[in-house]
Amino acid sequence: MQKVTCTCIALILLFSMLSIPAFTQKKSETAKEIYSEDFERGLGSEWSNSRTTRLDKSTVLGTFNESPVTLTLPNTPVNVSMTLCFDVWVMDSWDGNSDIHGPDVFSVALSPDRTLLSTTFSNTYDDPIQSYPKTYNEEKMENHAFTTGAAKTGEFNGRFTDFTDAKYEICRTFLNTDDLLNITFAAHLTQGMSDESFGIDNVSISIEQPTVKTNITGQFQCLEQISLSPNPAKNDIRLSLAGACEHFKGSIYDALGKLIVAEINVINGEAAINISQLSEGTYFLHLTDDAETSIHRFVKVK
Ligand SMILES: [Ca+2]
Ligand SMILES: [Ca+2]
Ligand SMILES: [Ca+2]
Repeated sequence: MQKVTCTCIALILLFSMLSIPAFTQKKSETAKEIYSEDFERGLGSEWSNSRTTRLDKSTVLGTFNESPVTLTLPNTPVNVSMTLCFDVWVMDSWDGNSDIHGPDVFSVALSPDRTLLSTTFSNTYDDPIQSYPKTYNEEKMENHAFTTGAAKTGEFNGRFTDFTDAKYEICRTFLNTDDLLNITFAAHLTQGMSDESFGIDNVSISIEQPTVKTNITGQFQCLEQISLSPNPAKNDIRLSLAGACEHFKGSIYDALGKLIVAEINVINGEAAINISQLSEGTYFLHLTDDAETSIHRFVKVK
């Protein structure tokens, strides 16, 4: 590692530490969660990579070096304001904006041309400048002190006891325009897996509550108390909504967004769904009416 002793860098660090608060977009008070995953009980096929690691008493997805990981959710509501929140664990000697050992860039993208986050992280005293909480921009570099904005720092895997690791809690709000939602988490790192990697945890996706019409207020509450059981299921799975919620349409999609069952009748808030013909795997039950869509994951077993 090259020592950086320039006075101007030290001044930037001091300024950054004094003036830049942690930056996190928050979920709005009215947001409704449609997906969450903490990886503590395994993970579904909506994730492109199932590698997990224990860090700081939590199971996280990863860690990864140059391998991107993608979350795919079918038939998500379009033209709604959607908020993605996640933790990213920045492990070992990330070197931030260093032009010698970096730049070490972390990105989140909906598709190749819809970037939600592109930034750099640093964990090292030797290369102590990162872009986060701002965007990494080669033309107009933002310089902040290493671990600025981190929710937690420590030595979580004991690999480098002379560098810190860091966890960031990040949210991004965007207009969802695609009913097959693809979110890719990726890093572009200059060194190998044993030197720098990332993990993902506590992923949630929320949508803004649509305006509820007066005459369906009661139904809106139905979706708050849905149960699907048993789950995992072999032959039959029972859907139960609170109250007499009769006007919802149910349909089942597989993990790639293919429609598997087109119409499920919900009668008096109940539906018995025969899944005996489905292949083993993860499926998504979508419940919709004019006002809202709610997505529920279940697993079919043999
Ligand atoms: Ca976890
Ligand atoms: Ca490094
Ligand atoms: Ca590096």
